[in-house]
Amino acid sequence: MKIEAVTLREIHMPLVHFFETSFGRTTERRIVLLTVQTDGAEGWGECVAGEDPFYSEESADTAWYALEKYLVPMAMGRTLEKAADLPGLLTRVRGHRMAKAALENALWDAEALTRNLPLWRLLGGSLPEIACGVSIGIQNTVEQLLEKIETELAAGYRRIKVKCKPGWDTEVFEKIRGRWPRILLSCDANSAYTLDQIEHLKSFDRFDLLMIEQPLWSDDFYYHAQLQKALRTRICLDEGIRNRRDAQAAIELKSCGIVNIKVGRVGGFSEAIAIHNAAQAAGIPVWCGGMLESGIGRSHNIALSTLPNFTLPGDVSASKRYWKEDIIDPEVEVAPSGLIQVPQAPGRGFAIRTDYIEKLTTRKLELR
Ligand code: OSB
Ligand code: MG
Repeated sequence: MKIEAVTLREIHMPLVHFFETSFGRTTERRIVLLTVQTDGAEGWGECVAGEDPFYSEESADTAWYALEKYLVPMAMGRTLEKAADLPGLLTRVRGHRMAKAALENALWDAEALTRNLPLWRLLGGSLPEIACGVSIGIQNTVEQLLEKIETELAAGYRRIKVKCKPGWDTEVFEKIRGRWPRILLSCDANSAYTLDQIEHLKSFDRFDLLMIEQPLWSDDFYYHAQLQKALRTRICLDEGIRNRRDAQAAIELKSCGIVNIKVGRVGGFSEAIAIHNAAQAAGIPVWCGGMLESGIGRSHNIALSTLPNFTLPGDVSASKRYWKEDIIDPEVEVAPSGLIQVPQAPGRGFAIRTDYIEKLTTRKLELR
């Protein structure tokens, strides 16, 4: 595979409904898309960096900068046997994992097309369908949240995750459990608590949650291990796991009992697979997280979720939950059973709506 050209695009897409976490509210996504032209095929990647450096250090702007100035030039003109060889070319750049992932994943996309294989097969996946959950943001009122949960359960989703923070937690869980005592329910704090709140966090145990996602600092394993010792509920780490070594450290330190894998957060498919394998070897289940992706990132999340240790429902849900119109065809749909059927076509299995993307584009840069 020769890397002949790369196009960066920024698109703007309004969300159907605002999404609020402990670090803020998003109403419109600014998404960096990347196209890689190889001698065999054109591959697409999506950078999951947010509009602001709040979930992680990266943002759409830092990703554009890292790709334009460093990552794309390091890869340009190179001939690789496989996409998995790309990360080795980029190690000199520290961090910028979401930017790196956009480039690496686009190459996997191209490799799958070139080899006429579904992307999920190239990744080593085997599950024919994947189980879906939803992540529901903080709402203006608890009643609005309950209505949303009702809608998502009726649509078949198999796990409800609610965002939480101090002031939007136990009272909310109480109301949810009062109405749905048995559903698979989890919460995600996006680092909204400190260990001083350990007594309060221990009170989450009574809600029989599947997990508490990233309750403490985004860069911490030590305090999470202390908290995990005091909890019956399993902790799941999201922000804290940047690579396979992090996953192994967190698992050995008993900082968590579940790992959320986001292919962008960890720098691309190669590292995501390595984390999956390390967790599997340690008997720790994983699930695929989401970053309010457009259809391109979504299709890549579906492919990744077919690896066998993705045994818990992921945050991979239908396009229409986020977008009036998605940039892929067909859009991602979830069956009433709460499952997504994995596409059998070569590559990502969803066509790119290039005309529509062109309309949404606010800046574009072709590199050769
Ligand atoms: O912590 O999982 C998170 C969205 C943006 C940033 C961080 C997170 C999320 C979500 C949304 O929970 C998941 C989705 O794409 O539906
Ligand atoms: Mg999370």
